[in-house]
Amino acid sequence: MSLVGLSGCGKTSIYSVAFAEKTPEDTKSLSPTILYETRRHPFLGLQVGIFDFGGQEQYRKEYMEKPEVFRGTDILIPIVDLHDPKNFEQAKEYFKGLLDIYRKSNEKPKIFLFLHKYDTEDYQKELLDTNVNKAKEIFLNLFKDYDFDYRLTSIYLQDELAKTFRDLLISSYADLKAHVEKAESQLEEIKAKIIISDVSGNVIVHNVQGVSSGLALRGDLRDFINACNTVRENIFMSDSSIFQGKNDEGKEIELHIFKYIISVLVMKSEELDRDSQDKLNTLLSDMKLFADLIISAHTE
Ligand SMILES: Nc1nc2c(ncn2[C@@H]2O[C@H](COP(=O)(O)OP(=O)(O)OP(=O)(O)O)[C@@H](O)[C@H]2O)c(=O)[nH]1
Ligand SMILES: [Mg+2]
Repeated sequence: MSLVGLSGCGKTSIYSVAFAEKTPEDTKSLSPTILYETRRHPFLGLQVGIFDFGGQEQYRKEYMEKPEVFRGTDILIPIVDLHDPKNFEQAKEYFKGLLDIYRKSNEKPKIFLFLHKYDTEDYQKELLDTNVNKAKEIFLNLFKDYDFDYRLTSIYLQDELAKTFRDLLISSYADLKAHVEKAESQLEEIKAKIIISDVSGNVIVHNVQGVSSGLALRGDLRDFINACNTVRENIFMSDSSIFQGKNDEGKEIELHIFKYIISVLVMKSEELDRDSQDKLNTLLSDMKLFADLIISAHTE
């Protein structure tokens, strides 16, 4: 996955907030990226490579001379700074240059444009809407020959940003999206706190506020999943298992691990009513299926 755009458009900030547990405030002290940085992020059992291409002019020039650096991109994320309309044309030229590179190497990455800084942090609301319209005119046509989509994004909408990446990463698996959407609606109807994540602690769906920072699940819960997953692997030696804990006040926590990939954490403060319990059971069997689908997609 390659993040590209002019210097200061927010690439490193987006990475930091969505994947590296940073707050939006933390990004204010970031320095421009030197050349490019590569990171790996486990997601649903795969290693996702994230390339953050520093956007200062000297580096952009260098990339154009050594276009191999872009080779093998599955998902290209061009980022446009909505607070900087005077540089829209320059960003467009950069993106055009990149499209040329992919054309020459016969590659067709999926393209997902971020019209970014869609917020009024240090910016006027009236200008923002004008800029969105202008950016749409300039950029939406550019990628028409590609598998293309776009979003309005902001690091100040951290949950939305994490969901954008979740959807983007899940979209590489046919059939998974429907399961995620189904889980999202099922969660609303169950009277328990539920977090569905992968075993590395990337939150897929949840109905509890404040348990994640970007894609990353809160550290203590992530440690719990991690410990249980080790027990599953080394002691149970099975690909799925259930863990339970409770105190004498009726608080209860239940962790289901499916196929060493998906974890469903259920937290209750009292016995569930019949209806919620039925729905939870449905959710659990759907997540078992979800995990099976991921495994078979990996095998393919
Ligand atoms: N208002 C607002 N500011 C943002 C957003 N995303 C990033 N920024 C700010 O934009 C500035 C530049 O962000 P960086 O992430 O360093 O930009 P970059 O694209 O990595 O720049 P280079 O590394 O030089 O290519 C920082 O001060 C961020 O706080 C956003 O969504 N909204
Ligand atoms: Mg950067």
